[in-house]
Amino acid sequence: MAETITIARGQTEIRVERPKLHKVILLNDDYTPRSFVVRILKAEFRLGESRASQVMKTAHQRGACVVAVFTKDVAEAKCTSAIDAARKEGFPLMFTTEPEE
Ligand code: TYC
Repeated sequence: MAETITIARGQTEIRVERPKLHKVILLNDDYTPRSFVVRILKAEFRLGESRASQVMKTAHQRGACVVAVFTKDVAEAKCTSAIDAARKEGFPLMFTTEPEE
């Protein structure tokens, strides 16, 4: 994904790196209610009801699920915001980020 775009301007070649995307990953735990996980996915990541439900179930069954990909800053900000929202309600829900290959 670290593809380089070349823009030719007369004799000058400008090389622009595409920003690397980062995955936001939802982690399972034994305490957060399923309905709360779905609510967070909808509110913080703008997922629709059925996609939020699908992501929650996959994390519940497999231990983790990719929620979406963003630029590094956006992925980290959304992750922090989602974790904060869960802590405010007293749930241990966790999200992590990792660079896409
Ligand atoms: N495992 C939780 C339960 O049984 C629900 C849950 C699903 C929690 C996905 C976190 O990422 C998660 N209440």
